[in-house]
Amino acid sequence: MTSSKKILAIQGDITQQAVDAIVNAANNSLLGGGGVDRAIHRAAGGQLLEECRRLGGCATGDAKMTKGYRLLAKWVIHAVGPVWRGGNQGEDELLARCYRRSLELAAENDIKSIAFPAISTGIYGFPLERATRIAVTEVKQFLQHSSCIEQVIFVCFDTRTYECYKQVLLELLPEL
Ligand code: AR6
Repeated sequence: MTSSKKILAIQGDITQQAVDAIVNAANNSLLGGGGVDRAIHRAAGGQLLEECRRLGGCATGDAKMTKGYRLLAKWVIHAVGPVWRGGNQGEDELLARCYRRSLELAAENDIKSIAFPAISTGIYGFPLERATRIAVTEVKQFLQHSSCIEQVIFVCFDTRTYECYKQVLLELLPEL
């Protein structure tokens, strides 16, 4: 990992990242679930769920922010990605919106470093390469007009996801 890079992919566990905010791949209830959501709630502790209960859920394609409690990250941005239903149900736009809303929340709250998991590509079944192109495109576009965020880290849990991000970053951001 070269930390001077503005956008990068690493392989690892998002709960261990020392960034201002980590993004959670949540569901509409914001009350926890499996995958990265479970890992984040476990690492942050019970106060995270208490705060989430007060948020009243979140629409698909939107995001809401809480504190990070026992995490190294000060904030958690809970983004709700779409369930993959074949690709003709607005999934691409909903996934793009998740990334945009997370970045908007980060910028509004003076967050300088943010880590994303590969939203929707696990339990929600979104095809990995298609999701990765959307994630990288949205981050690239956002950073072109926002100077607040200094670093975006795509945290890939498994090797397949990491390889995919490396390839898509090379293709869409060859200058990195
Ligand atoms: N750090 C980084 N990435 C992780 C971690 C981790 N600790 N653990 C898993 N991943 P998923 P989704 C990766 O299924 O598809 C939950 O039940 C995982 O390998 O967590 O958006 C929610 O409550 C995959 O690459 O999220 C929702 O109901 C990526 O994170 C639903 O799952 C996303 O996989 C959301 O499904």
